[in-house]
Amino acid sequence: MQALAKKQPFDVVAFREEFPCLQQQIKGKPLVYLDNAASSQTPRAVIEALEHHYKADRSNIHRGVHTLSQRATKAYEDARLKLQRFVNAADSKEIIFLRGTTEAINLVSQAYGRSRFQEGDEIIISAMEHHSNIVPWQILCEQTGAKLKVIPIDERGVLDLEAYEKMLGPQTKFVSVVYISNALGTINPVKKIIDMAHAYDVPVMLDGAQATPHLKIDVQHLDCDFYTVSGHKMFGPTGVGILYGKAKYLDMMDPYHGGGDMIRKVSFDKTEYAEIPHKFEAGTPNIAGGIGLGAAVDFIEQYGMENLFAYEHELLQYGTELLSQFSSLKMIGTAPEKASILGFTMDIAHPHDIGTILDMEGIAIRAGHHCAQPVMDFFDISATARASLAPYNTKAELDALAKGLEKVIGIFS
Ligand code: C6P
Repeated sequence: MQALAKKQPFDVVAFREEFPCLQQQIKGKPLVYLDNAASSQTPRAVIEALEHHYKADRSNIHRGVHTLSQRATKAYEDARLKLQRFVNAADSKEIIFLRGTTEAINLVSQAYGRSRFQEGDEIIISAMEHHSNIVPWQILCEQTGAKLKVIPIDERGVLDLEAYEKMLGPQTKFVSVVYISNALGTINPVKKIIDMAHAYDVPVMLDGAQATPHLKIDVQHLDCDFYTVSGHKMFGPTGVGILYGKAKYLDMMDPYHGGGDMIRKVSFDKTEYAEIPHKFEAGTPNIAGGIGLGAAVDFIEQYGMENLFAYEHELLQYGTELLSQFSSLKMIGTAPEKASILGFTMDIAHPHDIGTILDMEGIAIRAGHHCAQPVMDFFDISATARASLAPYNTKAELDALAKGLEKVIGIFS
């Protein structure tokens, strides 16, 4: 693996071989996996880390004096350090393990907002949010009387920052925006968005679900106050991710869940909470998942996020050119700053039919609203077909996608 990392240019064949699930046939054809925005595949190194935990170190953490528990605790806390380094957090206590982006946003909206927001306060999100960065804020608004303000987008899927500037004011209490849109692929100018909010002393949360597997993240440089990671989108296991939060905010926030491991002392009169990050990690966590996510970080770092992104960007350009040759196809999401998402509609076939016909060719894409119904409403459509890329994809696979679309046209015209 070390030898692979030194190879220049990026060796996609060798990289791809690290992913066992990709080495199979679907319906008699080689699998072309283009549903990476939903969940990426898992490399051998991560599978082995999970297997090692279950075979050799399986036990609970933070509780045992015995050897297995100590080994598992060390592996889990080492993984926290890896995640800290990966997003460049100032301190490992700013890394909270949880299920992923959805849980992270629910945690922040409740643990930060519930006791702080009131009628007249405003929370800013954008028109390209995933449901998990809409619904938790709507629940909070119902609970507190605060109002949701939405930054509009244009036909390309670019945020209107002038409108955003006008929304900011003393009534603004929080901003939560997506870094890379899962439906459009837009890479938002988040540094600018954060700086503009900070001019009003407003904290900013970034939904990093789609960004972490594709961009180098530096939370200190971005100066975001909260950042979310979903492990299953960055070659890690399912059911695990992180919330990064600046210590100054995490320290002042209420706990989200009560239970074991998040307390210092419990009596029937009064309970004292543990320090961060444990204050937010009640109960037995996804131990193997956390360790596996740490292995995913090691795996990515061996290749270098910049190398992976550069290759992926080349693929995106190739795929965009290929798809633009279909006159019956309309790209949804054409922002100048884009990552790894090819969303489209075809006037001759519904996205679900496109997805089903492509599956007959062994090609996995996603069809639907991608949990971003307001984006679909904006474009006046109910769904898109979405091919989403990872660095193990190839130009030959995009050619296969184009051939599959020709079949779709053949069937429907
Ligand atoms: N998007 C997709 O196919 P979880 O499920 O908690 O790991 O991530 C939720 C989430 C939040 N924000 C964005 C921008 C996302 O893309 C997702 C997950 C998947 O696009 C599943 S709907």
